[in-house]
Amino acid sequence: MRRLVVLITGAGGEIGHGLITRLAAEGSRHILTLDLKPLDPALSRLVEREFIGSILDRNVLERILAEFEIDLIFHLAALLSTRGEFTPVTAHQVNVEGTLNLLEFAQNERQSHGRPVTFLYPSSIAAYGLPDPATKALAGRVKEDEYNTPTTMYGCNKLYAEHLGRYYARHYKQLSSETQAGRVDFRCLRFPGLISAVTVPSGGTSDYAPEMIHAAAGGNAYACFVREDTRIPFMAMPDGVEALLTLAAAPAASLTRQVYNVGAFAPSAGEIRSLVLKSFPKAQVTFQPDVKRQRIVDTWPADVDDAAARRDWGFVPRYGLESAFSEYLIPTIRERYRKG
Ligand code: AKB
Repeated sequence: MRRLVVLITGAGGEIGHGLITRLAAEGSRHILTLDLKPLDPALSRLVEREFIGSILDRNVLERILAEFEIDLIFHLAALLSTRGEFTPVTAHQVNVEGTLNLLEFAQNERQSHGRPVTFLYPSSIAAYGLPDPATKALAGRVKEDEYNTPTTMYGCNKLYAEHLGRYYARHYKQLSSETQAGRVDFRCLRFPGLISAVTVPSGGTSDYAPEMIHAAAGGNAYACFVREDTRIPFMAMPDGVEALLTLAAAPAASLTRQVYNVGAFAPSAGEIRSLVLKSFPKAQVTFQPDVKRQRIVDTWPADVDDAAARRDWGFVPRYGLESAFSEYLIPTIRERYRKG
């Protein structure tokens, strides 16, 4: 008998960290992870089996298929927006070819155990591309199907992978004699910038918010790489993890779309700085915009319309801006830096 597990790719990243911790605390599922690097020992202890390897390596996926029965996948592995602009071909390989491999893997798992495979995919506000700041200001909270003209390789990859997921869920091999669509139950969240109190991001363009908070808590000066008036949506990491799990558990009949916006608060970089200074009055936070990274953030929406997620599967973030700081970020970060 093969072991029944949930698979998490890119498990060592920020979302993986929160997701593994949360799933292990629930204790209802055995966890299998796949990442290029070994997990932190604290996370490693929480998983049934850890594969070190690439999502581009089909042999690794074959080995997993041979040993494990999987009906739930969180495909988190990705190369983010800033890093992707330095290595666009690698970004395409990881974000598109890697996702295609995982979708095909999910299809094969379904074939082998006969039950649908739920495939959770975090997309991003990077899938949007607003043409200029004036349009961004006018657009306000954007809906899923508006402004789908991303300007980064990462954004293009995310948008295309959303379509790949829709293809596997609804149209896979539509000309074959036997219907093969519907075997992969693809469900996608378009995440805003995520802010974790326990990990520091790298390679993204929304990183300025978590970097600012972590720098202040660690007693380091921080030069923010976007303008003070820059505004994009954010969410506290526990709400991001909760959203993934809630969407995974939602009855298929209640879902009216494959891709859902989710958001929680949409502060300007200046407003984030003010909140940081409230808790760390001596923090040194300056603004030194990097014109090129600024240009990327300027194409992302000031906020997202997540009415569909709220209606279809009951998405409600626990944390607003103030409570994210006072109840989650500041106490958890203080504890983290106190321990050193
Ligand atoms: C990035 O900045 O690339 C990511 C994202 C917004 O998806 N954090």
